[in-house]
Amino acid sequence: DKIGCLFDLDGVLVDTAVYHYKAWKALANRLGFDFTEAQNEHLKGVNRMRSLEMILDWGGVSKNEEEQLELAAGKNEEYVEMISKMTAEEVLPGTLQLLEQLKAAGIKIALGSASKNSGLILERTNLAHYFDAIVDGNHVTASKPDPEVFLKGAAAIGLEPAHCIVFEDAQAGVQAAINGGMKVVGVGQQNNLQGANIVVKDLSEISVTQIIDLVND
Ligand code: B16
Ligand code: MG
Repeated sequence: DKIGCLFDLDGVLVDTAVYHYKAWKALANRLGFDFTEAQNEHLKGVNRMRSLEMILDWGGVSKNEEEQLELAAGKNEEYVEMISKMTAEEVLPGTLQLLEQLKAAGIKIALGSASKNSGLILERTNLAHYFDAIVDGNHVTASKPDPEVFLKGAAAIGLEPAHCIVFEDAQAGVQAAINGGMKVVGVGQQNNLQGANIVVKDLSEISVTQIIDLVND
């Protein structure tokens, strides 16, 4: 049977988390507070407006809806300025090799990202051409751990969720994949990836054979 791979973007294919962190931190600092890298871990995979809510909560700051939209737009402007300068060198280890091998094996590839900026990032890093489908924050309403983004990704490549495997670096994303009935490869540290079928440090640690075995298991 045909199988498909659904890739998260930030933290799996490229490391944009550092840019998100910088831009959110600057916003918090402007509002008179700060937050830690450990807290930042909880923002991974979480959409923009929900991230802002969490940050304001940490700072004990309350803002109305209009102000929140303005703050989020300001953060995004700063973030977009940073990612506009990204290059192909920022693609994480093992990514190109795995994408090439998947293509050669006839395995479908889709993006399942919470980001509304995925198009720009994939273009800047020369990854766009590998994807049979792109589902991102522009196409979904529910934030991970809701499985919407991955269910739409599976549908976009014409496969059942059970025939798809998700690659995720965030706990919310691992949970989204499980909620959608998919297998999950966790990328990063075991303790941030509870429930993943396997955990790798980066994509250089996984082969196409392992992926096929995992889906058929
Ligand atoms: P944007 P992913 C997520 O990307 C990031 O991990 C998360 O930190 C960010 O808030 C979210 O995208 C939305 O990004 O503001 O660009 O729409 O990990 O789902 O690829
Ligand atoms: Mg991620």
